[in-house]
This record gives sequence, structure tokens and C-alpha cells, in this order.
Amino acid sequence: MKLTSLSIILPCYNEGQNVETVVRASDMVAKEVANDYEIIVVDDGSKDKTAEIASNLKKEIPQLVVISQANQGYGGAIKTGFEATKKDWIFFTDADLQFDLNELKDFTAHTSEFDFIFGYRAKRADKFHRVLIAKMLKVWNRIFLGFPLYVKDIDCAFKLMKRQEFIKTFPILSTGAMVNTEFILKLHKMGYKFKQLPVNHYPRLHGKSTGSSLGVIATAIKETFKLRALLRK
Ligand SMILES: Nc1nc2c(ncn2[C@@H]2O[C@H](COP(=O)(O)OP(=O)(O)O)[C@@H](O)[C@H]2O)c(=O)[nH]1
Ligand SMILES: [Mg+2]
Repeated sequence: MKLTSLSIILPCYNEGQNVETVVRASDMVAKEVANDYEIIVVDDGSKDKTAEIASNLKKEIPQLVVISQANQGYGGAIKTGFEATKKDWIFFTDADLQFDLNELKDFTAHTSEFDFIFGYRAKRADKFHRVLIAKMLKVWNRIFLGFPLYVKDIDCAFKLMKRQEFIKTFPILSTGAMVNTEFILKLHKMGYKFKQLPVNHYPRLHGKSTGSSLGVIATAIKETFKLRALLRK
């Protein structure tokens, strides 16, 4: 069954070589899975032509919205996207083509039963140190935040969520990598159940991953303690 309406969020930082392909792929799959849709590109202070390339596609794809902001980090970018959504369902993924947008079709089949359908990377196609950082984050989250163990892949950027329920997690405070941890913890506390589905993951062919840079990790550590204080309230 088709979704009534869908907002697709694509956070972008220097994705000039990927943005056109990912917007076109989003447009194709959105037509198949939803009666009405919008595609929101959040250009997070890119230093390349990401915003220009995306904006040029607006003539051809009227459902496309491009928002540019000063660089805030992954969480800040996705948060801007969340706040801009207007449709009944929210789907977000990365703009770097590490996921196959067509797999969204398998997700929509579960929307009559679940409000939150989260992907997990059965086999993650990232460098060893990137995967190690992700594993450490899981242990860290468990120790400091009591993160639910059954959530398989916290940061997997392939999530379909019902907007009306998801906005109960607002305001989202994290502007860095802890953004997924934050809203999953809030939803878990509210008693929501998540459907988890495997997704394929591909190596990044263009552009650079900064998901495990020192700055990102330092911000994540600071955000953990802010989150801890917030969740204790
Ligand atoms: N790393 C990073 N990614 C950003 C930022 N703003 C938006 N993004 C986007 O977030 C997504 C994931 O980033 P990436 O560096 O590939 O992270 P990784 O796949 O976890 O290593 C990509 O679509 C980026 O373009 C930012 O400030 N830093
Ligand atoms: Mg990536």
C-alpha cells in the first residue's frame, strides 16, 4: 500500500559528486511508495557546489526543497531536515550513496503495524576504524545512557518514521553524531516498539566520510553528558 505522503531528508556536506544521483534516486522511489512527497536537501555549509547542483534540479523536480545553513554537523543537518518536514511519514538517509534507496519499498510494507521502521546494516561497508568507532559508541551509549540493546544499528541512516509520533521527541538537542541516540532513547522511554530490517551497505565512491573524525567524537562525548542530564529529568 502506498503511503499518503512522505518527506525524504538528505543531509549533505560536500556531496557535490553524489547529490544529483541521490536526489534522482529519491524522486524515483518516492513516486513508487507515496502518493505525495517532498525531498529535502539540507546543505550543511558545504564548501563545494552541493547547493548549486541541488538547486538546479528544482526545475525538473518540483518536490525538491533545498535548505542551506552554516555547518552544524550531522545532527544539526538532520534536525533542520526534521523541522522542515510537512508530510505524514519521514524517511532519512545519507546523501553519499552508501545505501540503495530502492530498499525503502520493503519498509513501507510494515507501516500499518509500526510507526518506526529502522534499517540495520547486515554487513557494513566501511573502513575498519569507522566500524570500530561505531561499536565503541554502542558500548558507550549502553554504559552512560542505558541504551536498549535490541536496537541493532543506532546510526544506520535508513529510517522510516511516522511524523506525528516522531515529533514527540522535539526539541532535539544533539547537533552531532548523538542525534540518533537521542531520539531513539526518547522513543524507547515513551514505550514505542521499532521494526528493524536489514539493508545493504556499499562503500563510499565519491567524497569523504567524516563520521569518525576527532571533532565529531569530541562533540559526541559532550553531547552524551548533556543527554544524560536531560533524560534524568
Ligand atoms: N560528517 C559530516 N556529515 C555531514 C555533515 N553535515 C551533513 N553531513 C552528511 O551526513 C551523511 C553522513 O556522513 P559521512 O561522513 O558519510 O558519515 P559516515 O558514513 O558515518 O562515515 C552524509 O550524507 C554527509 O554529507 C557534517 O557536518 N559532517
Ligand atoms: Mg557515509
